[in-house]
Amino acid sequence: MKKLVKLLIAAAVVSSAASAIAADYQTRIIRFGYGLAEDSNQGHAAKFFAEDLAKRTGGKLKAKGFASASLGNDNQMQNALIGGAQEMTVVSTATLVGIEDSFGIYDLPFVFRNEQEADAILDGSFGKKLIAKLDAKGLVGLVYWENGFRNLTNSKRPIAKMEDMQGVKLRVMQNPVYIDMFNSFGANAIPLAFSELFTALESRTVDGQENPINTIQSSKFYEVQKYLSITKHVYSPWIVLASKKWWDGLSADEKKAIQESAVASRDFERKDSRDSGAKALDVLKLKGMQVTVLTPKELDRMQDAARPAVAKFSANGHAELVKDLQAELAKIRK
Ligand code: TK8
Repeated sequence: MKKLVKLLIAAAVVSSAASAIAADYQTRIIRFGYGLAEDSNQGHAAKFFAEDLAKRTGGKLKAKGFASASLGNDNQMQNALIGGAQEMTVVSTATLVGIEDSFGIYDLPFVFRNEQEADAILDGSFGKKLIAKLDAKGLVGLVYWENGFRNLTNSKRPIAKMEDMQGVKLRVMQNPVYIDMFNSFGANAIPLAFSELFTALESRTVDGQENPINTIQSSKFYEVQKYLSITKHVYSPWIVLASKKWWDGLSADEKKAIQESAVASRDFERKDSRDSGAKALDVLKLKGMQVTVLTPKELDRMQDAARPAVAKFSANGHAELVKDLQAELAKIRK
């Protein structure tokens, strides 16, 4: 009996090894561009993706990371993918709105209460339906990574309430929901590519910006920003994209391997982001940032002030989508 089991196991090992060899992989270089530094949660996860994919494909599919927007900023990379000039990227869903405006749904303020709600919506049918819309635009959406809850920094003054934002020149992502939202808070919202942000802060072209604390740390914004306000106004996803032009030329085995590595990279990235996020605030304080935590009451006031921005998004053909999201959230919260 024991012998038979051993034989069966041996046969199974041989056949799975044979199917790995038989898998249809070609040697390919995948240019994977991203906006943050190599030593950031984006960089760590891009490296993980490349290693995981190499393992799965016996080194045939080689993803090569390009950090710090060296292949272009988020908008430029999206367009390069559509044109077929670049294979893969990870970008903020917020900059996708120029291509598919439904993605603005993720930019509405105070939607998710915690990361678990975000995971459930993004990985569930709601998030998948949005991803499916990209196909017709020349993009293949693979998975969502966590960028995270966004917080405010600036070089002018501590911001403890909305009124403190008056006259603050605040860089926002190139996205109408953000522009409307921050103008409604009283700030002077200035859309700008992330790749130009550090210099703009340093030269005081803008006074402030908003991003998750991981990014504030990995992008060294503490060198040019004194004040940090914990607002968590939006939970911001990143999305891993492939060029559809390129994707359509891949074998089924190659697509499968990339999809599996993308899912593995998502799980790695979310854990890495959450682990480092738990430490980042202390690091930022050590670097000299002055931290203000907004009270729930002030956050409620901000949410109220942003209602017209939400209503405008709804009225621009997205009423159904907003309702869908609310219904999905209600299900999760039950
Ligand atoms: C990096 C950006 C960044 C985003 C932003 O390329 O633009 O503020 O939060 O992470 O995608």
